[in-house]
Amino acid sequence: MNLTERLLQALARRGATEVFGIPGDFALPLFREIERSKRLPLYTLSHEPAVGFAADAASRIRGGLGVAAVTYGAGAFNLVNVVAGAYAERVPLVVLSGAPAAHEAASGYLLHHQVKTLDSQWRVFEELTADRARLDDMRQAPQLIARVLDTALRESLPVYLEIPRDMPGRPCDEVPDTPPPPIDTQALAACADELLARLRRAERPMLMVGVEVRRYALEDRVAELARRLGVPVVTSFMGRGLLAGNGTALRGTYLGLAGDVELAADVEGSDGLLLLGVIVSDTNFAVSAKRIDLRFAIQALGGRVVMGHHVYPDLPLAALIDALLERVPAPPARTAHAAATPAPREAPPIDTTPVVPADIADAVNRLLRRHGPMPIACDVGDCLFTAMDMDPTALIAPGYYATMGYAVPAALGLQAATGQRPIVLVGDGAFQMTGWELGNALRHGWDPIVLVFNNASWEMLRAFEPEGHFNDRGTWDFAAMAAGMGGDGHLVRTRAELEAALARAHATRGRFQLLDIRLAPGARSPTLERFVNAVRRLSMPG
Ligand code: TPW
Ligand code: MG
Repeated sequence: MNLTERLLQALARRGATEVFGIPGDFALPLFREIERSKRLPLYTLSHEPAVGFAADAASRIRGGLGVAAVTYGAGAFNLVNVVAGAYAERVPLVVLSGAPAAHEAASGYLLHHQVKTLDSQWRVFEELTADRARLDDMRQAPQLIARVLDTALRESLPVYLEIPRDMPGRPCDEVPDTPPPPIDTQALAACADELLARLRRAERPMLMVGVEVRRYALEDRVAELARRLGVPVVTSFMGRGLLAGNGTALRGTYLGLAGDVELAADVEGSDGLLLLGVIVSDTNFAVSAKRIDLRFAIQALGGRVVMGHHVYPDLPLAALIDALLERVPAPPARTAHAAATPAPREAPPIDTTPVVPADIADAVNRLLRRHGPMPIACDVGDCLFTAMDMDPTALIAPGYYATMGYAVPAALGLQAATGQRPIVLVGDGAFQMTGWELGNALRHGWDPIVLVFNNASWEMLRAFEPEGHFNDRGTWDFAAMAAGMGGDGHLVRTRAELEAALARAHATRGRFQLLDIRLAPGARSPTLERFVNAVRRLSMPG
């Protein structure tokens, strides 16, 4: 077998189920071998950011590695923002980049796509990835591939592989499995005991789950732990959608002042807050009336457990959960704490009233309750706040790094990886960045339902900067564009039109369905309104 086949074999063993890519001359041999070997399906998209977002989404939704293949320079540099986001949000995304061969580098000419030096690209990705290798020596390649891919999985972070263009067809040995580093069982035991002692001492213990729980495929085990501990469970903002559908009684999602007031008071007042895999960031935590005092919290993130002044390094989250489960017996069936899942909001009548964002949440909830759960890919903007009023269901969104343009390509990656039909929530501004990628859906057999929150505005920014004319986008007719891209467009202005269009979209398979939902100027979700007020209040001097 050659290098490409060995690489694909190693990727597949680590959960990758497809490759997303855009070729270039430095990557043509790699693409030729990927296609010829038929080991993983290869999906081409139109612009590298979409390739990266699709691969990121595939990893987020199914676990395992996501794979983005690009050419040197112009291709790889187009991935910089995506890989930065994957690092920030802890996604094991693998970048495969073509590169000049050694003899080309020695030619004395500047090579096309070269920046300062031929290593500029390597140095940029050094800042964005957990590990890297250049595969130019077939004796070393198997070990290097194993090390880099296993680091990605173990640390749940992006990595970078550079493949000179004369290498993809070279014979290569099998990629070994690297044994996981040994765990210090004494440290693990001490950590689990101390953690449980703190929880038992607490009068108001609480469990918050974050994205790492999904990255390490721990949802069922964490749900079981929550049941045994009998403590109330919430998700972080980014963790929204976690534990949905595995029977856990969730109190809701912690949004500080932007969300449920009682829930926020309980989280902030907890004297034993266990944060499992929660990225502690400003978007997750800053808009709190009373900042969570992390000295009283127990944080497990990035392979480290911190409680008070005690730090336990090098303890993988999975090992910690197992150690806790070993120590906490299953409660007798009926005594388990059953927190009431909040009752759904009462929806207003489906009439000819102009649509506001909350109506979109209501309509999606009716659809999900009628037909069962669908995964959601969501962008940054008021759509993400609106998603907080939708029933918990699998949700992927760049909730912390907050890059726009994620949702449409992510939905394509999601459907490629799982076969499930996604719902896309996206603002007009974000759609203008990557919405074109829908033109690839028909060819690959994907048919997402896309809800464009079309307010002719960068409304989230306007909320903070009401006077700025620069936040005007003008009204684009997205509904009319859909047909030319191989989908169906539906223009929506009223609640009744929304209901009908969503039902029709759901009933139509095989082509993407785009609902161009025209929102009135200034119509915002209740959560965004609270978020803006909270930020204003907190940033007020004094
Ligand atoms: C890649 C900054 C955050 S929110 C926003 C901008 C420009 C406006 C979003 O407009 P949209 O949604 O999509 O119409 P809505 O509901 O607010 O009207 N560039 C990137 N990412 C971010 N986050 C920005 C700029 C930003
Ligand atoms: Mg907008």
